[in-house]
Amino acid sequence: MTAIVLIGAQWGDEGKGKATDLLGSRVDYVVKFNGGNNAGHTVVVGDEKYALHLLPSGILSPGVTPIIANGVVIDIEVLFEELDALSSRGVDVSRLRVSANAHLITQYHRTLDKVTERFLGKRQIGTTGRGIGPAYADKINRVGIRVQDLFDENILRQKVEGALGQKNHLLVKVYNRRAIEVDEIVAELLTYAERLRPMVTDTALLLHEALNDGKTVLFEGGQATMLDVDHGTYPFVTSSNATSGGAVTGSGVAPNRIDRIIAVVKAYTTRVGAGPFPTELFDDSGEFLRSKGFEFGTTTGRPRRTGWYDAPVARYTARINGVTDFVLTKLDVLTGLDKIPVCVAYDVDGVRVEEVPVSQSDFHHATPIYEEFPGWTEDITGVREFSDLPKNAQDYVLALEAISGSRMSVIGVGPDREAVVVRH
Ligand code: 2SA
Ligand code: GDP
Ligand code: MG
Repeated sequence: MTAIVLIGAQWGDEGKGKATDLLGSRVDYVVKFNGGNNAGHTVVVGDEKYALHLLPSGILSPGVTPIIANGVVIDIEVLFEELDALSSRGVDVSRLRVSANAHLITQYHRTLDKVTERFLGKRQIGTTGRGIGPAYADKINRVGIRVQDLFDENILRQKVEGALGQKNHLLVKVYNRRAIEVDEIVAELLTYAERLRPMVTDTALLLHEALNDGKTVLFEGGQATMLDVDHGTYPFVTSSNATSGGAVTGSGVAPNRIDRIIAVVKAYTTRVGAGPFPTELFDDSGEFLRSKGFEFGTTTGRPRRTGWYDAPVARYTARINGVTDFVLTKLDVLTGLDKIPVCVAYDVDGVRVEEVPVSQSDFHHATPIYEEFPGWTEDITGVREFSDLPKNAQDYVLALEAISGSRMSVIGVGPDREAVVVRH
């Protein structure tokens, strides 16, 4: 029995999709436990590039059973579009299983996400506009629609009525929008029911039995630690638990069954959307990282904010998630830099602070204290052994490892599936 959790260490887009795909050949189940189609994972297989949003990246590995667990919010139209797009490219999607307890994203969640952001003006969060926050708000508010509700029209209608009551008031009176009709939503949702039905099951039970049978299960986190609704830079976060604890509540697999917790961390830092980011760069170096690392949103195409590696953030991630190993990605992007600064602590109003401050205002004011490491110029994308990396690249990795709180066991040296160095 092996249960592995894989999560993002920073603000997302660390390369989790590729890391999952790498492990894919050795796992039997890949579970998405949080978020929805706000996620964007790019996986490059040979000449083919796949952008996945709602489906777990493990769907690309033959023989793997992908699971959408209870902690996910599902936009069914997007789910079917993604399944059809993969099928048309020859990917077998027939094994997908969906939790009966997962919540649905409907038209009114998408509308509310967009109008709320517009209403916030300068204070906006920079959401992906996919309806994620409003769908989770309904879940917590106990007016959400779950997958299982699709199979009982009466219950579905009652629940949609319950959900729309207050929302229509808000849409019409506050946001000056038209009211949304119950019939319209119910009719739309019912059109999906029969196609979805064969995929729907008690995924918590299925995973419990799989682990009892000695199968390997990989839990693939969406977004990342610093975007976690409890442990991230609230309110500039997503609305789910993207940390390792989310794998437990979001799947119904108990915490004592988890064996390994892998955090994917970029050799520098990026963020999409608003919120604090101490090492953010506004100069040519920032542009260098964005263009060389191709840092544009997989879901929205938005340019990502870029900055240097932040060791206090990595240590925070190691602590909050119980990280057993880091996968360090995109080391190749740093090739060609003369010096590589790494944030080792912060200056907060004249005081040296070693860890991520609990106060949001302090984190907003935190100025990075950098240590500089010498760069390298050799192309490392073909390197497969740690000892074949340029000495300065080896030293950079070892320095990050020493200050980040856990071992760096895999290093990404290029976008391709096989562009990795595995440390023994
Ligand atoms: P939301 O839509 O409610 O989850 O947005 C809330 C915040 O969470 C951020 N967020 C993300 N950050 C990085 N990557 C994400 N996925 C896509 C990708 C993003 C894209 O892989 O590139 O394409 O723009 C993701 N999803 C949510 C978001 O920026 C808000 O700050
Ligand atoms: P995710 O959301 O964490 O799955 O990451 P994304 O797919 O949104 O963004 C990561 C991007 O980096 C993708 O385009 C990957 O193909 C790419 N990538 C992953 N690992 C590496 C690496 O080691 N080097 C380079 N150059 N690109 C990588
Ligand atoms: Mg992404």
